[in-house]
Amino acid sequence: MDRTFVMIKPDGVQRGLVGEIVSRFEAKGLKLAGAKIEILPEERVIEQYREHLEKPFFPGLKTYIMSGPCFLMAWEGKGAVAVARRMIGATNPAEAAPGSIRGDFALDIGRNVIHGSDSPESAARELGIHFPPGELLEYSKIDEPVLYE
Ligand code: DAT
Ligand code: MG
Repeated sequence: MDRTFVMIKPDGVQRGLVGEIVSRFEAKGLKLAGAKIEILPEERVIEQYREHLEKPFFPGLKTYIMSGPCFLMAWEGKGAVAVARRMIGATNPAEAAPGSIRGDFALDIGRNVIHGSDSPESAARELGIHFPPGELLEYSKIDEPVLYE
């Protein structure tokens, strides 16, 4: 099964959106393999966003991500990476489709509530940054026989 890294950013945590967002992933049928609330240290923010280090928005992004607790999750399921990205919506919430998380809960690209890995390779890399070996669980869930053909 595929796994992806999803993180509710400090604006989402402060706005009380953790439960709503977790509910959406659960209702979709994805399985939670790990979750924790954390204020991220600078090294992990830099690792997480290393492709953006030279971008003009990076300093503001780093300050924002470190401004309060994030809620980190590993979600598992068929096509989990692409499925989660579609549920999250476009980077700019003003353009994100209604029904997506960013489309429903955000307005500003610099406060877009949630992160999701953009490929299976990114997912493996990002899960490795935030969840040490042994922190992600493997277990069977009772709905699996009715969720999958
Ligand atoms: P995504 O989070 O959809 O994968 P990304 O990887 O291009 O988007 O950028 C990472 C985050 O950086 C994004 O969620 C919000 C911030 N960001 C991207 N482009 C930005 C911009 N032009 N101005 C401000 N913040 C930006
Ligand atoms: Mg990205």
